[in-house]
Amino acid sequence: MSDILFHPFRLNAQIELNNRILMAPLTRCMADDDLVPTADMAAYYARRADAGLIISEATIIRPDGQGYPNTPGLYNAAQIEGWKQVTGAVHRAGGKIFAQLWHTGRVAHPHFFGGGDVLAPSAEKVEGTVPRRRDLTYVTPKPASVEEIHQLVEDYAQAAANAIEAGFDGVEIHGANGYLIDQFLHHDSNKRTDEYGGTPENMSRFALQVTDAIAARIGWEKTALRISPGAYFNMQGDARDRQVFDYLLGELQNRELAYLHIGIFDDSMEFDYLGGRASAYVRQRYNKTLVGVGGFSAPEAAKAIGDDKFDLIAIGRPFIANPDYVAKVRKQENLVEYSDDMLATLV
Ligand code: FNR
Ligand code: 8K6
Repeated sequence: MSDILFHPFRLNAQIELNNRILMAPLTRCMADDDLVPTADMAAYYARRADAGLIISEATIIRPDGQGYPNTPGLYNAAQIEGWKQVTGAVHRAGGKIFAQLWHTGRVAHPHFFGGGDVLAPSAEKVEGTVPRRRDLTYVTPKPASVEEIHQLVEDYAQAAANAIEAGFDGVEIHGANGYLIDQFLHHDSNKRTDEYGGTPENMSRFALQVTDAIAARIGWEKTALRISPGAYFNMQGDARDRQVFDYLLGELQNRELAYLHIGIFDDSMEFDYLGGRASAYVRQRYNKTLVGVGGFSAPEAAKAIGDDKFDLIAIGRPFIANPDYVAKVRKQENLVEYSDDMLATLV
């Protein structure tokens, strides 16, 4: 019934996946205090190497991108060395792994990087406190200057080059879930009046500059992107966001990403301004490789792929609960159900 999930899938001339099941990016907050990946993280990822592709937990491109404790980085030599243990272990186990590149923008907290500005498109604060550190309240960000934006683009490209040096097979740019890139793409967080705000073209500029800079550095075959046209996390939706994503998807259609990935926790969520599900909205505007995600069982994912709703499925929480998720699905064995208390340990 889930046979289609086990068909190999060619992303491009350089990368073929053994099956269509991706491990979704999952923040675990388990790097050491220098944000270096550990041996336990290498073993955790290697246990899941029979996924067609692992996408790493979101990994910060520079210190001021940090919004949660002990999230790994990819901006210094020790972090690159730490990731080599992870990529080596995954490759020895026969798997492939992309790094998810992250800057949290207004969701960053100065506590994590020794004080200083929190950069974002505009001085629009996110309400509430930091998960895992409820004593830390979000601050009002500083609108990034054009010069600072250019530096951010360069820092994303450098982090992508670092990922390749660390042995990753490619990178997924985290343009989703209300973090920095997504903050440029939504009216809730982008009130700029310069070339990075105000119109769909201007609001898409940062996302496209980051994407193009990374592809120029490491190649389109190794460059993927995750986006959230539906605002649902750290963000309020606005009907005008639709035009921004219409424009962005038109531009992405003319590029050669390894894949495009929806950022959502539950694919069945519907958004008035998108006319329904985010995945259906994207599929209508983008006909290259698309990754769906969000609340899927394996049979549901196989059906959605068979119905051409997307090409590949990313699985998140069930992969936390079942390191042997792929083998269990293949053998049609029962899965352990996910619960939030599993986040406390790296099994
Ligand atoms: C996530 N998700 C997520 N997304 C992302 O782009 N980068 C990340 O680092 C994380 N981290 C993360 C941690 C935890 C604990 C959860 C539960 C989720 C979202 C994740 O990739 C996925 O979209 C959702 O979990 C929905 O898929 P499932 O879990 O229903 O298969
Ligand atoms: C993406 C980074 C997350 C870092 C902290 C880990 C938080 C784990 C939260 C898991 C809970 C999932 C449900 C959240 C649904 C929000 C959608 C409205």
